[in-house]
Amino acid sequence: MSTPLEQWVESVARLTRPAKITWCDGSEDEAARMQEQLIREGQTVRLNDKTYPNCYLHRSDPTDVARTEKVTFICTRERENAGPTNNWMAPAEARQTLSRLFDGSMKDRTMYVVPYILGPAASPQSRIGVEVTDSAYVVASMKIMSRMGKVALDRLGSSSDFVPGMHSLGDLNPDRRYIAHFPEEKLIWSIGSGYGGNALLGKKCFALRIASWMAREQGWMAEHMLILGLESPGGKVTYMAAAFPSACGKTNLAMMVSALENEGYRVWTIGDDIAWLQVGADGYLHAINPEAGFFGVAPGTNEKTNPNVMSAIRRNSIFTNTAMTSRQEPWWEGMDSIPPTDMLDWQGRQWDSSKGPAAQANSRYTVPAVQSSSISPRWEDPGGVPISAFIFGGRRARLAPLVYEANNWQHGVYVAATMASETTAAITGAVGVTRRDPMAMLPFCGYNMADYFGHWLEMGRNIPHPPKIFHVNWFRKGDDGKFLWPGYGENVRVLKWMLERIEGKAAATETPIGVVPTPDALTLDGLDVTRKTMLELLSVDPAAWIKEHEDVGRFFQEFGDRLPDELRDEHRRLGERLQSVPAGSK
Ligand code: GTP
Ligand code: SPV
Ligand code: MN
Repeated sequence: MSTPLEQWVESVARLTRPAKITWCDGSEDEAARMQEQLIREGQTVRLNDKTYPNCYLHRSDPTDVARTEKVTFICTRERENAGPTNNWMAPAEARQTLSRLFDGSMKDRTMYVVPYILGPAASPQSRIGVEVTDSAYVVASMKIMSRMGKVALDRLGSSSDFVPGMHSLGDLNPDRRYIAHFPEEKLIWSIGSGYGGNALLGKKCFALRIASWMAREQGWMAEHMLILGLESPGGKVTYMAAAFPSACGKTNLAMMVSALENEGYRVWTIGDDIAWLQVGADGYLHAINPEAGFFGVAPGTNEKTNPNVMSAIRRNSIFTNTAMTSRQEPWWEGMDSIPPTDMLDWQGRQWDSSKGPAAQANSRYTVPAVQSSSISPRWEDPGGVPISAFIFGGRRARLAPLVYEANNWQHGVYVAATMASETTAAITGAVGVTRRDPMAMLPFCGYNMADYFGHWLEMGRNIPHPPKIFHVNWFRKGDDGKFLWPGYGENVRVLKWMLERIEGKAAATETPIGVVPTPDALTLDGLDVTRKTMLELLSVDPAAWIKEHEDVGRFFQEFGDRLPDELRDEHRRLGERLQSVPAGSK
């Protein structure tokens, strides 16, 4: 008798008709074979074996360099259950449309069966997925990003408790590209893209879109959050999780080298992109990182901004769409100030600065988590780490102060639900357009966002010791268009203030939007920021916030009656607080 997994794999093979089926075991040999295969296919090169041992550069199709939200679908039976912020397709229609594309799509190709565990192998919070794919790049990447192969098959046994994901490169034509999720059946179908979150189905597709649906059914949370531990003098570690939209600083915050290390403040990494959270027996919300690697944005990463990443990626790493120097080393904008001469750009052509950047703006590195010297000793703790703070944030050139604290859980849910950010190169489309991105989950929530807000409010009622909720903005700009805050390792100063708030110590001022530090409450020793700049960074302009408040009102209307009353109340109260600011200070 065949197992549920074998039956599903057979059904995929009948549809896609591969020349060969390979079950992946997750071994090093297998990963090496995948790279050899990719090198033969012509889009991958081996990097300098001395300076970057076991590292590869992969060049994806030039039309396939980022997630494509326009062709990402939530296929629920009822349109309403996908909600106004998701693209929806009826399940039957999605199956029909995509089946036509999958029909024979693996002809003459190898089909790889990739079983994986999301979360530490020993954790009860972990879940199993199986991705079937015809891309060796996906196999090599999943080997780094998840606990892949034998370990997952052993845990699964003959059980049917896995999330199946069918992936094929198809013909890579953007017009025939679909990333479809069937949350009611816990199923993923993706065709026509080989890139990151479109193709590594364990990442955004399962660990967020499908998992967010499962989490609501089962009383936990699947969030687009990094997880870090802030060590303070004396060695105590306080855990925090932060949600920022794509390419807004999660990996960098999670892996930072603290500017206050000499004073005893140090940051430990548990995860850099996704957190699964559950209430523990101690009444705290506990977080695990479902992933095992980092798929990080390359441009802007250098020895100063992120030395932990720079040393981690010197071995066993995959680079995607970066440039390559004549020494066969990866290169990207922001790595050093003067670009090397004689370089190949991300498409493998001789680089010429007049033709634009050498590395693609969303070029990435893929590196095993354990290779970071900042990795926390508790990063694979089966019980997760207890979270004391949630941090939300985005890119806002104006308006949002460097940091503020929500008054309580319900107000914090409002702050998170109304956050906004300027779009980045991590998604196909215009860059720099401000959009609402609730909890940084706009592209990743697998169901109606209004119900998701309801789930957050419900969780708040069930957590005896809920995390404090903060909002940050590292990206505020002055009139000269330059960032006001130095960011990166200096962000620890803001984390330190949060820690002191958690401990009931730090000074703060109440404003209509929440609680803001007094300028003296932040440790600024050794920092080259004037007091005037600090005041600007912490300022709250009521007139601008009144406009923001109106815009949120319009955003909330999209959800109709389904929007929880608590958020409507918070919205009304914010409006009242903004209107009651004394005229002189407006
Ligand atoms: P995804 O992997 O797409 O989810 O992105 P992410 O949220 O992990 O963002 P990441 O840390 O990779 O940073 C994205 C870009 O923002 C990079 O170019 C960074 O150099 C830049 N960045 C990160 N942190 C800061 C900061 O504190 N200040 C400034 N100015 N830029 C930052
Ligand atoms: C993001 O876009 O949020 C990423 C990259 O982390 S991807 O895996 O492509 O989603
Ligand atoms: Mn990241």
